[in-house]
Amino acid sequence: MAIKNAYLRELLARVEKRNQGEPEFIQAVTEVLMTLDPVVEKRPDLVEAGVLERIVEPERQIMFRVPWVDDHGKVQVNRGFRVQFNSAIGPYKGGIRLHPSVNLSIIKFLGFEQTFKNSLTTLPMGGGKGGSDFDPKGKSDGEIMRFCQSFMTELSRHIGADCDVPAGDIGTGAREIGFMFGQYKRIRNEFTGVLTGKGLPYGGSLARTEATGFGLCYFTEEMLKANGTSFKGKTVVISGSGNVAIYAAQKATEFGAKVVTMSDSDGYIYDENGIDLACVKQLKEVERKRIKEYLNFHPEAKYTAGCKGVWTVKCDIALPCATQNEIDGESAAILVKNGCIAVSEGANMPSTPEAIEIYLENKLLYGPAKAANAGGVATSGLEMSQNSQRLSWTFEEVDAKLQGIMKSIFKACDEASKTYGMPGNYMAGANIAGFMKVAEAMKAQGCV
Ligand code: NDP
Ligand code: 2IT
Repeated sequence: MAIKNAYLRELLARVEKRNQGEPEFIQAVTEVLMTLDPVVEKRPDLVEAGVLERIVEPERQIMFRVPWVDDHGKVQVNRGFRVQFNSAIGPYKGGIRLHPSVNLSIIKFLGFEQTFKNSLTTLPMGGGKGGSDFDPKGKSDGEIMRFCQSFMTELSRHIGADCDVPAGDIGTGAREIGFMFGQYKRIRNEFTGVLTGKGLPYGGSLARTEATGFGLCYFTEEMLKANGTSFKGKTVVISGSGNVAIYAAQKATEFGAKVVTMSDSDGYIYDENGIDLACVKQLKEVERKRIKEYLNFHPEAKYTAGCKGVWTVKCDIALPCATQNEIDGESAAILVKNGCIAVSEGANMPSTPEAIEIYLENKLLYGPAKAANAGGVATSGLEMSQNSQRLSWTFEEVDAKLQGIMKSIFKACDEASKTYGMPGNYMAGANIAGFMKVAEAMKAQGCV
């Protein structure tokens, strides 16, 4: 897809110039702008109000030093980020990524995506993202705690339950959220829902742990059903073996599919009998080990070094659940050649532009990240509601609301794709539906 509208082309050129050296951010903006041609034609008032110029520029970007002392008594210094991208429809909301690759470009792309994703959830949440180039791998619990406390010491000045509510992402799970919450409470002397993904004893929501992976499968099942099929009897390839991957594998299996792969940044396992999830949960959630160790319990499974090879495994449905740009054009072509009918994204921006082009050309069912993985942040929104009411809902109540939200997201994508003349292109549908609500709110609030 190419941008036809001259105004959008010129805007993208300005974004490229202003954000040089930030390829992931430019990629995310390009993917949205290239689907907005029909919107700009239908709604010149939004262009007139300068909504597009404003929506591609974060409201605020915070970068800070994170000093901490390691187990050897040595001072370590990381860089912390929080990008408060857009607050038109609610407080900034989005996760915190802890990974050595983190930089401003990655946090900005994630914050930009989050703005549209949160809009699609139907809940009142703006877009934000944070993180650090800290590498949690191989660190002791004490080191993780000292890092999280230092990170929160600075971040606490910038966030709040009605201002900006961070949560988990790569490298940030319940343990890290717990340390960050404790530090925020100590500094601010207040117990509020300032973070989501909290532990159950101190304000966390049931089903938040499962929500992104479950939500991905709820969305994907809707997409499959709308096109006359379902998960039942299908072979599924999943990348990653973290929070999103594990619960996507669980729900896909419950829906009658067979999940045959999981991966980490070292390599992937292939188990033709279907992955033994209890084993993966023990290895990854409890023992924090590498996926390769699966073979100690299932010697009949295969391990291959290098994670890209996972896309060469024959499947009907691919669920990328690791990281950005993990499926390139070459891998997408192999998926198509092997008869894959659907790619649905648990990770954020896991497909390169070349890969997306191949899905669309070959009429694959394509569930774009900002719609397909919105179940995590949607359930974070439900955690915020429970915290504000000072009560908690049952697992079944939260799960039922999550299912309803994922169905409504699919419907919104499907309808927008039809209304704007690109039926079946759920990427365009997600971008347009997510954009419209934020754009209307920005126009109504004037030039801010
Ligand atoms: P986790 O940290 O729990 O797991 C991440 C998984 O992906 C691990 O298996 C990890 O392997 C692998 N991975 C991470 N980075 C890379 C890399 N650069 N190359 C290869 N493999 C990699 O994170 P989550 O499961 O929470 O997040 C996974 C994806 O889902 C991310 O894109 C995240 O932004 C997205 N997401 C997460 C949500 C959530 O609620 N947690 C909500 C919506 C989207 P290793 O252990 O070797 O690093
Ligand atoms: O990318 C995402 O949507 C997340 N990491 C979850 C964010 C959240 O606030 O729950």
